[in-house]
Amino acid sequence: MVKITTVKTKPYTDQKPGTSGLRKRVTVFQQNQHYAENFIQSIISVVEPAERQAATLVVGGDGRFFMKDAIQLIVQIAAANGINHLVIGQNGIMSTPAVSCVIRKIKAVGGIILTASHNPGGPNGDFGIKYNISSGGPAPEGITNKIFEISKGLQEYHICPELKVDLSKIGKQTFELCIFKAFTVIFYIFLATELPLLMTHCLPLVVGPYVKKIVCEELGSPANSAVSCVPQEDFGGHHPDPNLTYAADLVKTMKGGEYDFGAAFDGDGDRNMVLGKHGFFVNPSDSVAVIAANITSIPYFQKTGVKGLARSMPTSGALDNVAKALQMHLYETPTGWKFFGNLMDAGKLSLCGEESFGTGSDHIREKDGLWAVLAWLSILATRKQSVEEIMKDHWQKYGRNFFTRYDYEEVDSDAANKMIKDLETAMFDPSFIGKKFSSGDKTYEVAVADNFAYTDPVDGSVSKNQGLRIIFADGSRIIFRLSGTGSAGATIRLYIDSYEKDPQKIYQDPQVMLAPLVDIALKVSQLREKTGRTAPTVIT
Ligand code: VG1
Ligand code: CO
Repeated sequence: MVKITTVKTKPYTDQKPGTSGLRKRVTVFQQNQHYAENFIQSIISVVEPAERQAATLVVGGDGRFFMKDAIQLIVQIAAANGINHLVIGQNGIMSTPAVSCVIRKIKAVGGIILTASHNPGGPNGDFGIKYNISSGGPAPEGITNKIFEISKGLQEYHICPELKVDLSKIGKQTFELCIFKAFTVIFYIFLATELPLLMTHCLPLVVGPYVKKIVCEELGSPANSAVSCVPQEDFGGHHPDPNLTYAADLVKTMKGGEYDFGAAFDGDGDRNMVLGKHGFFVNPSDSVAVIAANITSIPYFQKTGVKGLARSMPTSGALDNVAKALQMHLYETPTGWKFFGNLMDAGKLSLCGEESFGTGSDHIREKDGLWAVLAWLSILATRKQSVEEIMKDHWQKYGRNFFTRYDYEEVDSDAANKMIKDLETAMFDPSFIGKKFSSGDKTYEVAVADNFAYTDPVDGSVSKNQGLRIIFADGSRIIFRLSGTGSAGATIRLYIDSYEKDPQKIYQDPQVMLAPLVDIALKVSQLREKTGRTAPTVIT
């Protein structure tokens, strides 16, 4: 008989989930007493007590440092709170899209994902805990706010301190508890996705096993085309963010010209970067637009049809051009995958993407890195053209949205907040509209200046302060927002989007094309002066 105890604790005030769960340094979870326990209890407290004895929770993570400790705590706290059943990946490993898929398949009440996604791992890196609801999607703000409220008042938590599970053993483990039904934990190897010559680069990430199974074993790509596919606690020291900076070695390999298609994923397998031969880069905003324009090449959509399209606000308008041509509805949501869930559940949305290397569809409720890559492979197979040819054709047909994102990481928080606040004040001055800004031989006139707010068309909930937008008369946009996934200081993101339909200009270098707008953005915001930062950490 396993003992249940109640432990007195002190609430924390900083357990507010961000864009995608609670992310902090590993040391914050390790060194602060009951820090992880408090947050896990706060999550489980949102499951109605009356539901718990019939409830199943799915648990999985990206294998990063501290994940196994966190899973043992989840097992102990879930059992003590009367949750009846847990389904966990073998050794705790499950990608974010796989957790979403399994929640839906087995009709679980929700799931807990242990990941800080694209943030570095290891003892000095980040850890994260995210709650997903029964639809399989990230908990919407109504629920994350509730978790935060509970965490701020938490005085005690329930735990079975002696309960230990063997994470490596496939199959069922059952425990007798004095006041509840027997508690069961089932471990699986999860390779299931909903899906049916290339180079894939997984970093030592959770997506590795999926790539080996699907891309190598089933699609027949040679084993040596899948690199770094064994999950490691510190991602082998890599930064698990699939972009041109952090996946530089994949870019280098692709530049060699030996491979036709390259892909990289992030820590938890929900992001993807697509490269063509010689390292031809597909911007994620373009990627979702290309998939939309070639939607009939994708078997899943042949079956389900296509309901609507969506992108996050900072994502370029490339998808809008396709939506218009296909006469499909396009939704513009705030940053973060949780805003797509309601639209999908309501049957209004089939395909969506974010500029931050996230692409996905309504087959699950998370972005899905491998799905996006398979979608691209389906398009390549149908069109029998290279990635570069497909992209260039696309720009010829629809025009091109030049896009870039500047990330300033670990900026002093006060300085970053002040910069945003001052900019907002300047933008809200009535004289700002109609103002002209020039750089080089370009002049742009402000048409709209606001702080993006979103009203969910399904449940009417309102999300404010989602990013400062300066929209010019020609449709070009400058966007500033603060990241909600960082763990130290503040990360400022600057996004630039500008449409060009002149066929003479569409093949130019985005950094050259967008230089005047970048210059204007830095001047208007006084970012350099106010943060002391002369250059961004990452440019995409
Ligand atoms: C970032 C991205 C956002 C993405 C989120 C989670 O958020 O901008 O588009 O949904 O990360 O991705 P922020 O608040 O830092 O800009 V993942 O793969 O880290 O869960
Ligand atoms: Co991720």
